[in-house]
Amino acid sequence: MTSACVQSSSGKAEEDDTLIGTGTGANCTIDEVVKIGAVLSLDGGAAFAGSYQQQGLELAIDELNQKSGITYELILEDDKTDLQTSISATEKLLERDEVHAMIGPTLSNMAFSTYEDAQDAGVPTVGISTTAAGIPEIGEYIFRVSLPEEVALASSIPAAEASLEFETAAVMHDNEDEFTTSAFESMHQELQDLGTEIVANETFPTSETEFRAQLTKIDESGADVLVLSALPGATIPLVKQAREMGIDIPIVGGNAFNSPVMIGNLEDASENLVVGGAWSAEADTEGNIAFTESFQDAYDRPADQFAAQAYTAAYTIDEAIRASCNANRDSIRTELGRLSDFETVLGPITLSPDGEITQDPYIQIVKDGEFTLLN
Ligand code: PYR
Repeated sequence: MTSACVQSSSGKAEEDDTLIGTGTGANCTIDEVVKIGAVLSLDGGAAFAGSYQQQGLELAIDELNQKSGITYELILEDDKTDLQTSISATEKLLERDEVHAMIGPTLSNMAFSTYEDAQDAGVPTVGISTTAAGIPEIGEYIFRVSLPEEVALASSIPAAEASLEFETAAVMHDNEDEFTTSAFESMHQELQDLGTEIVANETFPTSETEFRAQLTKIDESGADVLVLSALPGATIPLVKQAREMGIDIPIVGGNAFNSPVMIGNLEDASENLVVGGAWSAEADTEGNIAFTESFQDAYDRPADQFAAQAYTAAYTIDEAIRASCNANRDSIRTELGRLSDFETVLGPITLSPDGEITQDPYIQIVKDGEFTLLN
């Protein structure tokens, strides 16, 4: 087999004829194996998400390899939810494996560093759960099929307000993590725009497990609703402690709440969680029904949003390659930026040439232990 990528002195790959196929779309055939690198958090704090992402991605790659014409090799690295490990894992995929496209990482915290390397190397990269503000702006090779948290919240907070008619809110956030801080700023802005009075404002560090001091203040504030920006590691003890203390007001969160794992862990405490997210198991499109069934069959557990977004990223890269039947990095980048109303398990998505996704969010509330669509 010939070398898939030829590095120029600038570090960027030069065009390789073996990556240009014949035919287009469903009839595209490329001789060379197309290498997709993925850095996911499979151990550590974000493994709850990374394990779903791995499964969603592997399911998609298996399905794509059963279609004729293009063979994909998935090269997966575990960043163990650690920034330095994420940086070296990304370097391995870029320099050792010379991948044609990248997917991941799990956390925005890592992406703010690793996307700089992917951008410098000229490797098209698709984020799957990197929801913080400023991600696509890192460069022209950086895309995401990950609904920005500010867009999810811009829908979920007004939808929650319309449905629950709250007038006062308590806000609480993890002020160490980039994603939860960026989300908190969006939440605060949305509440102000709605004219909601913020009667308590509490913070905590990422690794915190004891929230009773802050929750006591929130209880005393008499807020109608708690708006929370936290990673799942903190959300689970926080919500459990709130419910144990008798705080039974609705708790509104963003993307990170959108997981059956969350409901499973919280059990009865999950009642009245309101979630704005990129995917819903309830969306009854043909593709989503097939995906949820295949996922359940393959892994013996229900799919979640993380799995759905990883699955979508692989299909998105495949669509971009098939568009001009060319797996060279610049061609993938150009075609990713042209995807418009592409049907996915997230619903129709559009990627702009500058890397941002447009899609409709799903707003859900937990009732009787199940996510129910509010919109
Ligand atoms: C983020 O880090 O952006 C997530 O949504 C988990």
